[in-house]
Amino acid sequence: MPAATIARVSANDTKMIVGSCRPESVRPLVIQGAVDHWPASTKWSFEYFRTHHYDDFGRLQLDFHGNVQKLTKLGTFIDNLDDPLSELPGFWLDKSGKPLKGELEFDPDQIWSFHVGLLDQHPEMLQDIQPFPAGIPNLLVQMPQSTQDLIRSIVGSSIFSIYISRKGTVTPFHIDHSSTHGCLVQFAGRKQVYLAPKEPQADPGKPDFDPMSEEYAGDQLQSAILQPGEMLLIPPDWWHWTKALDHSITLSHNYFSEFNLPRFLAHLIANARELPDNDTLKSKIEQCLEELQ
Ligand SMILES: O=C(O)CCC(=O)C(=O)O
Ligand SMILES: [Fe+2]
Repeated sequence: MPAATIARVSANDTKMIVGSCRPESVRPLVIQGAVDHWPASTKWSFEYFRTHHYDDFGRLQLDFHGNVQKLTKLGTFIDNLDDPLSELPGFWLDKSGKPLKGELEFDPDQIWSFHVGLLDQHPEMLQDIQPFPAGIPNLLVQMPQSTQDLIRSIVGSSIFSIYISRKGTVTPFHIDHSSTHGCLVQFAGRKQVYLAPKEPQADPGKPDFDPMSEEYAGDQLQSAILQPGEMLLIPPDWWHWTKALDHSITLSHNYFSEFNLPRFLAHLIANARELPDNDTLKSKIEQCLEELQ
């Protein structure tokens, strides 16, 4: 019995979408036609980012954990997508952002994505991805911007990120932070995904990986190839693995709903307890309280 194929549904099929988020019938889904109304659907492309954000600095991570990175410009990265990495102009950095010392050895199969805080540096770009599709139970995007910003500073992760990746880039199996729902929207290129409710022992990137294995009977492993315009919903705490089959642009979004709220709040409160007593955070809390009145 092979890995199952993730079901595809239309964005109008609210019943199916909400059902896939309920704990008793939880499963991943690929949604079609969800983001046709976003300006980003027609705007965001390699050529658009190259033309409008050429000089934005970002870091190319050579592994998922960012132990080795290259600081370069978005335009330079896009210009060099088809060239060997060793020829990419930029500066090698370690995880803390300090220059890497010594001879660098890297495995070209290990390349991870290019990170540029596009939505942090250019908050106006959030207009390109609004409104979030109706019918997807996403409570986070219904909150005022100040509350979204506060949650972001507490969980320490962006709510929206853009991943610009070379063909072949692999994101190894992981679960997303704070038991959030994950959502990937594909803008350019195809992306292969594998999802599993429990941590899989196999690595789909290895030549001996066998998706037909008995181990994956039932729904233990599910896969899809995302096409531009499609949105993948990843249930909270599901393991996921991705591979860019072409040069790829993906938006990643993490949120909470009525279905994972207790688990999400537990993470949020635990994170908040760890934060230093800080005045910026306090003033953000005051601002949120004012706006929520
Ligand atoms: O787009 C990808 O390759 C994976 C992104 C992802 O899993 C994440 O943002 O958590
Ligand atoms: Fe993820």
